Amino acid sequence: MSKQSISLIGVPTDIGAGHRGASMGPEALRVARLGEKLTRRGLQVHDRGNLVGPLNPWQPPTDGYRHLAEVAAWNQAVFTAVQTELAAGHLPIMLGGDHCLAIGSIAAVAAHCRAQGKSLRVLWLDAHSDFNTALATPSGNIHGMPVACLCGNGPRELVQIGGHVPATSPDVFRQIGIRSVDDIEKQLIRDAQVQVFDMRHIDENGMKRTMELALSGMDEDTHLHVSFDVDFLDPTIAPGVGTTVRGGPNYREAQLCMEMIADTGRLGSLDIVELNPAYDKRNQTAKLAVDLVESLFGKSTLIH
Ligand code: 6HN
Ligand code: MN
Ligand code: MN
Ligand code: MN
Repeated sequence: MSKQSISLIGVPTDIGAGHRGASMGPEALRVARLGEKLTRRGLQVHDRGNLVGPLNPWQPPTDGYRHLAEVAAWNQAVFTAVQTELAAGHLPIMLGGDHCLAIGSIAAVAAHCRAQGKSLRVLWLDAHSDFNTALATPSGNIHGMPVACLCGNGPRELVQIGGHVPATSPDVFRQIGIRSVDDIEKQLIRDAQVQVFDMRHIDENGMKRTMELALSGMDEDTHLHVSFDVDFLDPTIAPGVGTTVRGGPNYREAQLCMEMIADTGRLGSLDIVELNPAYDKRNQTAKLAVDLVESLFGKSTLIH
């Protein structure tokens, strides 16, 4: 079998966030040697450089959305780049950038699955559900809305990225590590019946059982997309994010989570998002993210 080809796609934007600095994420991941570490795992790695898009105008929200036109422009670029890589048989890794970029990446993955007759599973590793709408959002920040937009609940400019409305449906998502959901957002999550494995679930059942459930029901025709929001991790180990929420998975839980995903052999695309070097110390959060991504690609603590 030929080597698996990985394409790194830098998405240097903080356009959807409430703090500046996630735009420096792609370079921090490169400095933490993401490409070299994956090459050493036997993968063929192409760094495609960074996508370009509008600068952050740092304006307040209008009609419930902050920077809507700019978010749409960035996501159009993400959609096209991911579509190109998947069509070439490559596994795209988004180096974010804030979590709004998942609208473009997952819309492209969903379109690819439709074209190939594959089923889609999205693991959403995050402290947040990112299921807000203009009416539900406390902030107007679009990085709190990508899952809703992908399910057709959002502004036309974002819901239509990729041309197929809705891009996908709530049943493909499994959310893990959730511990901060806004009041109205909670009701929306319940109404849409999104499967959420919140921190209470992980505390009561352990990461092993949680991942067994989140990964169940996949087969050889399943494309697995992982959307890894670095604020998933406990802030004591991962301070370099804008929206820390205490009580997240520790290193060992996060590592097991990644190892169990690797064991499925189904990983087809990945977002690494919300890494914010402006809040980090000596690039430690970027290094941790890279270490966990190595586990996601098969680095194992197993001896046998
Ligand atoms: N993220 N629920 C909050 C909001 O403003 O909508 C926080 C969203 C955080 C989003 O971390 O990707
Ligand atoms: Mn190739
Ligand atoms: Mn988050
Ligand atoms: Mn998120």
